[in-house]
Amino acid sequence: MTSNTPIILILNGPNLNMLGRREPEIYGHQTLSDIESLCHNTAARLGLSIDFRQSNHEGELVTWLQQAYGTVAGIIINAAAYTHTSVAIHDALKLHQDIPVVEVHLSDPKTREPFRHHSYIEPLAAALYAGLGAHGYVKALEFIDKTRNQANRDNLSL
Ligand code: CA2
Repeated sequence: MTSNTPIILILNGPNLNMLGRREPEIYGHQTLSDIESLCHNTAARLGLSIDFRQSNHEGELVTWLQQAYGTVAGIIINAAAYTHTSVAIHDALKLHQDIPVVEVHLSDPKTREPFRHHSYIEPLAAALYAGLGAHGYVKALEFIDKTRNQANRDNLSL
């Protein structure tokens, strides 16, 4: 990796630090640390680097989104329960309209309880991967890579 390797911020919301310990029938057996390793390996294959974080606090997620302004090439976000409640995270994501933002969920919230059907992230996301387990993070990194390559080609042909 060189010092100008594009950084992808991967944010994980509340309770995702408990993955692998409960409800494996919904979220799978992998821990968040397993998912981080999977993301590292995928990013290395694509020539990207990742900044992988988890917080149980809405304000901390908002602060991290603010701090990432102008410094990252893409954002992958599994805001967990804040997906369905957080106008603050929606507003912070608006800072990043010039880079690809991808929403990821391990399960498919739209097939679960009605309170999980609405997402405050979705209107700002260029892509959404849900119900694919940890593989959704791989798809999200591949989507960002494809989008960046396409943008580079478009710039070259101008
Ligand atoms: O499917 C997803 O990735 C979710 O974002 C997970 C959230 C849920 O609120 C969203 O509706 C969908 C919940 C994450 C909680 O994960 C736990 C895992 C094991 C034990 C306890 C919680």
